[in-house]
Amino acid sequence: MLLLPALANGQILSYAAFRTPAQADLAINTLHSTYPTLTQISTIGFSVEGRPIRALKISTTPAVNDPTKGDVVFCALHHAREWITVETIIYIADRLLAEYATNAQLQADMNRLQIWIIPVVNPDGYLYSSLSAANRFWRKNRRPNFGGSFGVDLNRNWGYQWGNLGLGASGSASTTDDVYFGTAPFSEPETNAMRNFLNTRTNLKCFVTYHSFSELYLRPWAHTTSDPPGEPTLRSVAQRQIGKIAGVHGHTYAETIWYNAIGEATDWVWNEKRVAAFTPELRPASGGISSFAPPPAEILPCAEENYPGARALIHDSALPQIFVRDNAADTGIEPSTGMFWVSPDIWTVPSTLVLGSTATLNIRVSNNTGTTQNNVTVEAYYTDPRITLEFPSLSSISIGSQVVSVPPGGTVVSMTWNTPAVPNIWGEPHWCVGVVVKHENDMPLTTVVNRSSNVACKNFDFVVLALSGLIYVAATNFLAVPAELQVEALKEGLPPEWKIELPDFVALQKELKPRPGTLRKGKLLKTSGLLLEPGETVKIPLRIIGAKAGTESTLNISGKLVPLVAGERRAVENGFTYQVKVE
Ligand code: 0X9
Ligand code: ZN
Repeated sequence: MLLLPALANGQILSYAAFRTPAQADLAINTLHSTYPTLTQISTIGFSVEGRPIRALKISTTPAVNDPTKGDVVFCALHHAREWITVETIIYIADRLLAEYATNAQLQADMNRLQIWIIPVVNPDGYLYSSLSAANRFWRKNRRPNFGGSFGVDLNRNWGYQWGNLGLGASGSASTTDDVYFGTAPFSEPETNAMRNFLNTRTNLKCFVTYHSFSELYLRPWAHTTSDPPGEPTLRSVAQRQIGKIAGVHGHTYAETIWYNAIGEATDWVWNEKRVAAFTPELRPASGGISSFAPPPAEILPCAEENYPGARALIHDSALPQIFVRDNAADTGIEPSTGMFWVSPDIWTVPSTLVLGSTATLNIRVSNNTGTTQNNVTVEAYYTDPRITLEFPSLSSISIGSQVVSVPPGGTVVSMTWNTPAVPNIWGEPHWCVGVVVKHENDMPLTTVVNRSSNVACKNFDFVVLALSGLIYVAATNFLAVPAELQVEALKEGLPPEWKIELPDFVALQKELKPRPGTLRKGKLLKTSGLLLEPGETVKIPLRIIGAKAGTESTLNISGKLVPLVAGERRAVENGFTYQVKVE
C-alpha cells in the first residue's frame, strides 16, 4: 500500500509537478466527481483549434443559474507558457471545495455566490507549449495569421483600447510579434468566449485573471498610467490582497501598474462592468524567460499564498457585512432596488443647505456581522450628480475619512462638510454626497451605488422656489451617442393634491431642432422621449398643479438616458430629489 503524505488543507489533488493539459482537464473532472453536489462543468466556448474552454462552477445550486447570487470569476492561462497560473487556480478550487464542509463562513458566503474557475483560457497555446522544449515559452493562442505566422496575444485582444497604438503601450499590429493584438477586438474565439461568458453573468462581483511572473498585483488601468475612475477602491482592494498573500509565505507582491498594455482583460472588465478586476502576476519574483517554468517546488507555496486573497474577494462578494443603505427599504442586498440616491443613512445638520456653508454630515453605518468590527474606514465624497453618481469617481471631492469601530447596532459617524459654493455644472443647486465603507474583511468591489452595500449616496438640494408652480429640471446626454431622454416624476411622497405635469415632448423636440439623422433613428427605434445629441443639455419645465401657495414637498424625478443604438438598448438611470416650495 502506498501512503501519501497528508495534504495540509484537505485538498484532494497533488501540486508536486506541473500538469499536462490533459491532466489539468482531469483535475477539473476529479473535482467535479468528488463534489458533484457543489460543482458543475460547462464549456464557455471553443478555441481556434476547436478545444473546449471549460469552467468549473462552484455553487450550492450548481445546475441552475441563480440571478440573486453574485458571480465571482477567476481565470488563468491567457498566456500559454504561464502554467503556474493553472496550478494555482485549480488549487483555489480544490481548497474551497475541501473547506466547504467545515467552514461556516465559507458556507454562508457560498450560499450567496456562484464561483467560476476557468483554468485554461488558451487551451491551444497550452497544449502547444507542452509539446516540446522548444515550444515551452509560447505565449499567444494558435491562430493561423495572414502571412503564415501563428498566434494572437489574447491579453491584447479585448475590446477596450484595442489596437490603440497611439498610446505607446505594449501591443502590436505585426502578426509575428508576441504581443500581436489580432485583426479586431475579440477577433479570437477565446476572448470572445470570455466576453460572452462575462456578459451573461447576472450579478458579476469581481474578476481575477492570473498571469505569471514577477510577483505583482496589477489593477486597471493597463492602457495608461492615469488613474481609472474609482482608483481608490481598486487600490484598497489590491493592497488588502497583497497583505493576504504576504501573510502566507512572506512574499510581498508589488503594488504597481507595471508597463502599459492595450486591449487588456481587466481594462475591459473595469470599463465595461465596473467590477473589481485584477491581474496578479504569480511566482517567481524575477528572472529571464525560464522563470515562466519555475521549479515545481514553487507550485504549492505559490498556490497557497494566493488562496487567502481569493477567499477574501469571495467574502467581499457575498453580502452585506458593514453597509450603508441606499433607501429606506434597503437591507444590504446587492443590487438594491428602487431609488439609490436617497440614502436615509446620510443626512446633514442643518438639513436645508446653503451653498458655501459649513454643515455637519452624518453617516449611519450598519453592521450585521453580529460582532463589533474595528478599523472600518468611512469615506465621504461629494460630486456633481450631472457628471457621475459613482463613488469615488475622478471628479469626486473628498469631504473626509474616518476610521471607526462599528458595533452590531451600527454607529453614526459625523464630519464637517464645507459645502460647494456654486451650483453644479448645469446651474442646479444639486450636489450628491457619496459614502464608501471599507473593512479588511468587507471591501467594496464597485463604485456603482446600487450594486454595492458598501457604497451609498444622497442627493442634496436647496429649496427650489416653484413660482406659479413651475420648476425646471436640467438633463444632459453625457453618452457618446445620441440618446432618448425619459423623464418621470415619481408620485411617492407628494401631497395627494399635487399633480406634476410634464411638458409636451413633441413641442419641446421641435424647439431643440436635433439633426435629422437622430430623429430618423429615433423613429426607427420607436422612441417616445426627447432625443438628445451627445453633450446636449435640455431644461425641462415641470408644472405643479393643485398645490396651495406656501406648501412644501420633496419631489423625486427619475431620468433615463437610452442610447440610440441597434440591439439591446441599456438605459443609464439617474435621479434627483427636489425640495420644492410653492409660492
Ligand atoms: O503583458 C501582459 O499581458 C501581462 N504580463 S505578462 O508577463 N503575464 O504577459 C500584464 C498585463 C497587465 N498589465 C497591467 N495591468 N499593467
Ligand atoms: Zn501573462
